[in-house]
Amino acid sequence: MTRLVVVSNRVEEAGKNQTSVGGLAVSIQAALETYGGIWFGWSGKYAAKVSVRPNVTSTNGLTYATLDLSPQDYEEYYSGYANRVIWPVFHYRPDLMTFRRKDYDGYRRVNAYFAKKLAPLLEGDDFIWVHDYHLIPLAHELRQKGVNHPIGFFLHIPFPVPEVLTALPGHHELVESLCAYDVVGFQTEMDLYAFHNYITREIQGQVMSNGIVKANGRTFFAGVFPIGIDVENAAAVAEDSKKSTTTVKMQESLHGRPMIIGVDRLDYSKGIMERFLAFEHFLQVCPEFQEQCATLIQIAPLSRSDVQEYKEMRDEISTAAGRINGRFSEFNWVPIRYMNHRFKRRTLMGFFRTSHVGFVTPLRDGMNLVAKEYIAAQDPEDPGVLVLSHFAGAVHELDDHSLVVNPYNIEEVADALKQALVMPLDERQARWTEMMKTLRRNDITTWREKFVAALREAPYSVN
Ligand code: GDG
Repeated sequence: MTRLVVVSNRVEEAGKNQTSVGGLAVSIQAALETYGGIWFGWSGKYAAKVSVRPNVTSTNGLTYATLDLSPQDYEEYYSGYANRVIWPVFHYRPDLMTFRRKDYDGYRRVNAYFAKKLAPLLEGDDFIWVHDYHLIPLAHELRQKGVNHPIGFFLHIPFPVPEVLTALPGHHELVESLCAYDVVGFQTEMDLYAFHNYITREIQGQVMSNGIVKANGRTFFAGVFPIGIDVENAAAVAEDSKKSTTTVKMQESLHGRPMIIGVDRLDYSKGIMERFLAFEHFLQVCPEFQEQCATLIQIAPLSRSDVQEYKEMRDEISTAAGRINGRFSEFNWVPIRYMNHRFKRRTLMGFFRTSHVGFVTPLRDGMNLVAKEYIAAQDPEDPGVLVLSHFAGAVHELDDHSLVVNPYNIEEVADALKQALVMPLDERQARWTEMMKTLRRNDITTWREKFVAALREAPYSVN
């Protein structure tokens, strides 16, 4: 029987650490349940002495094979090259890149190590689906070891235009290694367009009208597979959570006043600082909402806190929250409730349902699942409004019915907040209904099935 082998930087075992299990982990587990197979990747642990063989466990018929990393691997491959080079450049921030040759060597070394440990686990007709920017060269490394299985790659983050990507030292080698896949998937048409441009302009490849790409001596398919969510599950969890103690306490604490919610990993790509400045401007120019005490709930769990840029950003954002609260707070109202810890998924869904506005304003984002979760969590009788950045991948699906803003334009964002808070019920319902249709048409199952179907078509040829 054909098995699916999923490879990602981190493996999230079912039933463990439920606060961190997001939509992607649930989707991968569902795919593995459908096709049977293995989820292979880093255990999340690093130790001076790493085991030579992957740690293999089976739960509910699913097999997890995980590897530990050495502290040097963690520093060079993960913190170094993946998070301080690829992440900033792919999010259009080459100014934040810290490139060191030894980090790139570590990145290649860990990809080769993953390939070496994965190859012996493969069976005859397995097909392999690799996720995200940590593992771009993995197919190349597997091919070097004689692996001829269909291998697909999905990039969860944006693919930058060549003018930006070429700021990354060694970009040719990195993109050429992508050509070792049979299917390369992106979140949006913009990402695919940027990839096509790079292929033709930088490595003299060819792009056919049917999505087939010929480059670096290989023929493969590159396409758009916008990631979705489990819409019905998110809606059901949100509906159920509205009676939970935490959601009820949140509602009581607002005394019937409007709530605006932002939920993001604490990352510079998410635009949290610009969002706070826009909210400050909104309070300044719309004093009626000071009296109504509109409250911004910002949940921002810490991420990559060992990277210097993230430490600095954390200090700046905390300072801004303190300053804005000092400026506008009353004895019985604080405008920004800023929290750096994670909440249970159920609690988050309850908060989404309670909020009048979903405030999703990244400066650059592959998709942004929070935008989709916010919509799915709304009460059909009284839905909230989504204020969505022009630079989130989700805007390509939701632009007609959300309030689209340029996150750098704080006056425009403040206007959108006001428009959202005064929007009549019939308009809110009409917008929400259309966005739900889009979410349902392209949910997490559709995403997975379309990708797997493309992978099953491999190998691709020009004719
Ligand atoms: C990458 C790309 C792309 C957040 N805080 C808590 C919590 N979350 C959950 C959200 C959502 C997920 O984490 C975050 O997903 P996003 O899509 O918003 O962003 P990234 O983490 O940057 O994800 C992104 C995505 O991959 C998928 O392809 O959309 O562009 O950057 O599900 O709800 N979950 C819980 N507690 C929290 O405090 N339980």
